[in-house]
Amino acid sequence: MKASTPLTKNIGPENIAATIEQYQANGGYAGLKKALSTMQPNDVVETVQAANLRGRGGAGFNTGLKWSFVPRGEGSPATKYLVCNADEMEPGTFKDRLLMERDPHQLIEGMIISAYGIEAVRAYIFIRGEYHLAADRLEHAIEEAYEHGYLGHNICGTKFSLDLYVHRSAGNYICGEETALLNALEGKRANPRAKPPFPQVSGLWGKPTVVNNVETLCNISHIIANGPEWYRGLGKGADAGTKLFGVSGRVKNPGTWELPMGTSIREIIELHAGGMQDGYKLKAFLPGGGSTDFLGPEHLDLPMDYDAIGKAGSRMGTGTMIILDDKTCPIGMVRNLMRFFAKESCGFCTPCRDGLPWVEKILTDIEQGKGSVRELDQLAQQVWNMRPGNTFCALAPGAAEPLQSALKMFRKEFLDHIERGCCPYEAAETRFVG
Ligand code: L3W
Repeated sequence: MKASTPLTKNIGPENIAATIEQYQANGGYAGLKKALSTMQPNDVVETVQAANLRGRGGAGFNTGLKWSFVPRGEGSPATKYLVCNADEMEPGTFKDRLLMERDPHQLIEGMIISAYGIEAVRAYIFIRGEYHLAADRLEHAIEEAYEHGYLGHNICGTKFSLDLYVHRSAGNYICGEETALLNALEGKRANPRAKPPFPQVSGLWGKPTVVNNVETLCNISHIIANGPEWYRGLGKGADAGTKLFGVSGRVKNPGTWELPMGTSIREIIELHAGGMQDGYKLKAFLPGGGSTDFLGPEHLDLPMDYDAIGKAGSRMGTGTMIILDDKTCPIGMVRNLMRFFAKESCGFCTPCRDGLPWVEKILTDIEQGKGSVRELDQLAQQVWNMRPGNTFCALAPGAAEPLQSALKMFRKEFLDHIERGCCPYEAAETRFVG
């Protein structure tokens, strides 16, 4: 076992955890057996809290703390749920897919331990509709887990019982927002709910529910098997564990790699992603998916951890970077992102429903050389309208992040389009046509 890369230790050129026998031969289900035979549910919660695991879906909320909000003991609801958020649709993000397709039992084991910890009776994997291969492999692995007594009644001969289901999403980015996801799972329209109450108290069908990201849950068996000190020691700095970082854009080797939390941005881009393709320079990058603020080359030596990226004015988000090169139109790139967010809005809140299509239209006009300086103020006004608190969920505030940073970082490029009356990148080989 490569202890420094627990999440991907079974993921190599070959599918070495394709069957439950292979997974077990490589140490699989040892964490579950340890939890069930030596720990009370609350010990699991406290161990995960001590490990300082933070949610890998984008927000970085402390996982053990989230679990601790679930009511337990006398008077608490007997029915509780665990939901895995596998609706991976954040632009530029392709880390959970790897984990589900290549090592489905790791997620299943993590979910069984997590459900034991929060005393859930049923668990769901809410998976992106397009992730057919991942859903098929998970369904097959779940069957194997039932056959081996890891799911169903009296798991491993204990009093703990759990059923686990895969639910394929009908498809929409907003279904990845945890309360919209719960509505979708209940068969309702995927509108986000107001928070509080948080799902840990009132979630699926009004019962206490924990919603965690795929990568978050994949960490659990390793934390239980090896202990919280071991887990914290995997990180290079303030944040614990490892992270699946990714890079897309005009680099030589786009992909995703498991690295210590706190690995420098430069190492990820220049070493693992192989640096920029010949003839292209790095102009800026989104550090953690499409709903984060742009950072520039001056930030390359920052560590990828939540606080460092936050202090620099962005967010680590999903940890999967999107690179903007010097030959791609930045206005076109942002317009492309806004087009995505506008299309994926549930339409419930005005700044999101009406603001995002308006932003997309203004950006299209500017990109085509038909914009005006006055419209830059309108874009800034839309950013203000979409600030957190003005909408039920994080979609519009997230969409505002690349826009607001682009307005500051690329003001010269915006003005260039307006003054020339055309896109200066038009002749370049890369333009976002969307
Ligand atoms: C109890 C409190 N619980 C927060 C819980 C909350 C949730 C988690 C995070 O959006 C971000 C968003 C996207 N009492 C609590 C509490 N919680 N305060 O903690 O909550 P929150 O509100 O900070 O974030 P969120 O609305 O869940 C998630 C960003 O992630 N993102 C998107 C990623 C998309 C994917 C995907 O497609 N799979 O990962 C990327 O950056 O913009 O900011 O569980 O209940 N006081």
